[in-house]
Amino acid sequence: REWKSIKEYKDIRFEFFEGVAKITINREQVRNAFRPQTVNEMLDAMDIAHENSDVRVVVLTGAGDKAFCSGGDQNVKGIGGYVGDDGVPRLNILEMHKKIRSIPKPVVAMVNGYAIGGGHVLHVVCDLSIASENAIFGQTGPKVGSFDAGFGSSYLARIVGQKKAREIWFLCKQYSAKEALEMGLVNTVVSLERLEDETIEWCQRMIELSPMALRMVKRGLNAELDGQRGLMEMAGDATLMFYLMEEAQEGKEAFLEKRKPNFDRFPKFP
Ligand code: 2NE
Repeated sequence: REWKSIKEYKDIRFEFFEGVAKITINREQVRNAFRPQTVNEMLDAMDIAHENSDVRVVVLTGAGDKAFCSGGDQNVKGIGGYVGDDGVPRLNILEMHKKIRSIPKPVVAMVNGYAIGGGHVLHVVCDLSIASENAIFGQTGPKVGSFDAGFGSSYLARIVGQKKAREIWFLCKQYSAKEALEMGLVNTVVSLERLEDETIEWCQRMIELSPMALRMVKRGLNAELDGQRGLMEMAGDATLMFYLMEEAQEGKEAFLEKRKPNFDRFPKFP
């Protein structure tokens, strides 16, 4: 499979193959932990993936065979957040969570090893998770002086249930890929050698389906948890669909032609 680089970055790789944009956190020396720059690069890549209509699915993964992502880089954790080159402490990974939720295309976590701490939350937030047999899952926040009470808690609980979510956070245990599958935390588990092939097959299947239908289903599934913001995203797409109808064109044309709009000729549905 020949991945083509979309844009060069320092902390991530961003590549394209047959409708799939792949973001790979490329910091193997720290088990693919993210620092502010890593997150800024991921956000930039997500913006490109969002705007580019050739991109139908986004895959998020980590470099190597040991880790998907080990969360925030503890080497740069200062007082008030993770400190970047500008000296400002940030928690900009939350912007990435919002971006994964709002991009109107499926985002698939290809979990190739440890998904720990903020790295675990990243896969949780993705639409689908495909894991290799060596993948290990868990939260560490309460052990290392952190927590994610946002999607990392509420959406996790929607996936595995309240009791299990509390266990995951309150005990900070690690779970095998098999256990993750049993609790519905991942969609499937395959060997590490098959991981990318399996992920691409799932992507290709989605690419054959209606993009607008998948987009609206993602909006609907999000809206349940995302409140007014989720409804706003869904309403925005309803507006997009209305703009595609002649009925909406008539309104605009009547205004520009300085006449009364005539909506009578459009079908009325029960
Ligand atoms: C990931 C894990 C379980 C891997 O264990 P193992 O035994 O395979 O590797 P090892 O030796 O622990 O790590 C290899 C190298 O990577 C560094 C280590 O310090 C080590 O460096 P050297 O000794 O070779 O120099 N490394 C690993 N994870 C790192 C990290 N997150 N930051 C900086 N360096 C890291 C094991 O490494 C582990 O438990 N890692 C820490 C996981 C963790 O606690 N992450 C932070 C959670 S908090 C968070 O991410 C967060 C949040 O809770 C809320 C919002 C945003 C972020």
